Amino acid sequence: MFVIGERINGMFTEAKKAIEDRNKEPIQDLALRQLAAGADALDVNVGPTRGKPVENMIWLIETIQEVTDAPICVDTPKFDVMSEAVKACTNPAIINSTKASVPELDRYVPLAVETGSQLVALTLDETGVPRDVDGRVMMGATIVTKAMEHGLDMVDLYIDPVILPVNVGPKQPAAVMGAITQLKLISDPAPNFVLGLSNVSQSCKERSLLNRIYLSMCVGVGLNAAIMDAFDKDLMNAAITAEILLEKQLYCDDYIAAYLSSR
Ligand code: THG
Repeated sequence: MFVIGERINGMFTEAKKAIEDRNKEPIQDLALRQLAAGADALDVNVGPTRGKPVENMIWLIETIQEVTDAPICVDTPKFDVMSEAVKACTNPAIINSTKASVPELDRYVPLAVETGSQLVALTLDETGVPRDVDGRVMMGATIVTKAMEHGLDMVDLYIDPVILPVNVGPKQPAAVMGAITQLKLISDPAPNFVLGLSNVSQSCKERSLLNRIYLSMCVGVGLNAAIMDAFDKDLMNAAITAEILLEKQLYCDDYIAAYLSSR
């Protein structure tokens, strides 16, 4: 499971304040603590902060790179911010994200190839998120076709079938799982699959429970990466356990400790 820590996001009060005050310490602390908790990469999103998004994003990336060389998942919907930010990354970055429309793919896939980055592509376009499995599968097929056309390897592509809060869209969690199942069947080699996991439980009670059960279910159909709360120990343990039960990791009585120490 490739764990992308979600916490460096201007949506969180602590990160927002640190970005606006240009206070490095809380950001560097969030970076190191997420990695220590088992994150493999760090999502970086300026969120609704004051100031210029490009400047905020580059300050965040440089601040994080002072303390770690872990991969940075640059999370912005703006292409100009993305192209500047990816250049500021000293190690291969993860571009998060492009939409599935052809004109968008025609600029994001070449940006990934030229900069040696990985790419997250969402199954949504200008009309929004498809409500059903078929809409997501059609967009997923467009993403895979465009990646191949521009020479992006499937190991460097992450399809994100976009999960919405279960209290708003009760059919969505199953539709996302159906889309992963079908897209894995029709593509060979298959790309990676990622979700912004915490979306599923936004504004719900029992967030941790919803997150970890849904993650386990998705791992069962082939999800192999998630932007998620690495500080939630029950969630991290669920991810590791789901992989043991699918023989993605070898079982031993101390498998959780073994997994964390093998990273
Ligand atoms: N796909 C991709 N990238 C994404 C998402 C996705 N990036 C952003 C988001 N979705 C994933 N990250 C988060 C981060 C935080 C929360 C949800 C998703 C979250 N935040 C608390 C809330 O809204 O209640 C904030 C709490 C606080 O203010 O302290 O739940 O889907 N590719």
